[in-house]
Amino acid sequence: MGRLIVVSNRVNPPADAGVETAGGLAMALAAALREYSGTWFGWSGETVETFTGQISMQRIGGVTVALMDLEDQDREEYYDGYANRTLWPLFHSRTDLAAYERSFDAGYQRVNRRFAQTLAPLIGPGDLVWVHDYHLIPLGQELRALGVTNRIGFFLHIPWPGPRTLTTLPQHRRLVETLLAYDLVGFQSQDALAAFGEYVSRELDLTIDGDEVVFDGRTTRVAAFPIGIEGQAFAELADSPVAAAAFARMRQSQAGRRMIIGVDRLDYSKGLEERFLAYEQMLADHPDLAEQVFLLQIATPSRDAVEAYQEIRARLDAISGRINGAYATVDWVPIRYVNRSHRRDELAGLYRAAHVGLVTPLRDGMNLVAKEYVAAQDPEDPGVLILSRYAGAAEQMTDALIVNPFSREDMSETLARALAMSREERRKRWRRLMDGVLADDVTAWRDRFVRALLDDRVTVSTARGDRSKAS
Ligand code: GDG
Repeated sequence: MGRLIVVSNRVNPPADAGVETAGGLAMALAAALREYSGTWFGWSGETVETFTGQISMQRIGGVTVALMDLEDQDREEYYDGYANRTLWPLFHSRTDLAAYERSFDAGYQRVNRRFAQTLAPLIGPGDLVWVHDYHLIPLGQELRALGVTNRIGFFLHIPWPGPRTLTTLPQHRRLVETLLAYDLVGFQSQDALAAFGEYVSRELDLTIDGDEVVFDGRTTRVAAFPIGIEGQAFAELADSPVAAAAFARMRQSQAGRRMIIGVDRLDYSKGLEERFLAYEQMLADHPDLAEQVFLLQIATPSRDAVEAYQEIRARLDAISGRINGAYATVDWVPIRYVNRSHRRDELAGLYRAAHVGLVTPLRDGMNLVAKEYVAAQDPEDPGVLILSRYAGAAEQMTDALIVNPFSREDMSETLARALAMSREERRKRWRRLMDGVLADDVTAWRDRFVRALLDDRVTVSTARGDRSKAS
């Protein structure tokens, strides 16, 4: 019998499901750990002068967490550097923003080794280790180098780039080879899995046979595991008193106008600039809609230390200001652009008050906002989801209106279509979307991944005391 040890860069289990403001990854992992007894290991977010490898154990929101501090230089080179300025833009196909610096690469290797050295003593016989995301790709290999023979899985939350894009990274081959030290590698979508397959075939001359790839005498299983949300719980959150109050407040301030909502981390991959411009195009193409609709865009600032983020923020301020200046009337503002973050239950009420959910990233591993928007709708009078074809979620959510976020015309026409959609069609589409959100929820995701990682050989204990056995 083993435990589940989850490893990610930051560890932030939400203490309260309603109030927390954490991102999609944190929500999914906390849900996984509450079910399986285990530990969540990662960086505390703090830095110290000299790395000690000391672990601070805490219990937060029903989850045992083990935290270690890093050095300032680690933060600069590994986190702000290789993770946020090299891999994030590269994996979102933004080679124009990707910085390839030797010091970043060195910092990335060093911190992954630090993670491995600190974590290895915590791993007991039969424990399963589940590593998350692009910050920690080499961790599996570092653990193997320290003699860890446990089953280790890796899940990538972001897209996998096409082979030509990936080969712009000087260390592309080494990076991918380290991935093949895992027993299981999971991607968000078939699209990401196919891109990975193309890379290993072209660059490493390897073939994925069924779902297995053999490298250096080791077999790695690779598959798509589309992440979900806590669908039922989120639907209930939309019925909570705080959500109802947010809904009522919004409806009152709408004064009969229909609302389009966008909720994103303020990130260049989310297509916010293109979204504002497409919305402007719609106002130009459909003068009858002026004063009848407005866009509420919630964009919570993130990664402020990185220049590209300061730039996108300044551009969005300018574009929203320009559009509002050009179209606003004394009692109507076309874009309400909000940088403040909101409680989760408040957000659920806002989603419900919106006639259209506009989720148009240029590139996104999955996108949980699309699923949350659907889960929060009133079954009797649901809104319409507009979803980018470049979000991983588009593979599952085919009953959304699928758009090309690079085309202003397509987005403008689709917005007009969504605003005019009959209640009958909205209900039909929503029902099918909601069935998918409920069936492919975060529990299903976690169970599929853990079962694949167990490979039917081990059992892990769960918080309920029963055993999860692979089937
Ligand atoms: C990565 C991948 C993948 C946003 N503003 C507020 C707030 N949020 C929450 C949303 C949602 C989460 O943040 C964002 O999740 P996404 O999936 O949209 O995007 P990333 O943060 O980029 O996540 C992504 C995900 O990992 C999981 O694998 O889907 O593709 O990029 O849950 O609700 N939450 C609150 N207040 C806000 O103001 N409470």
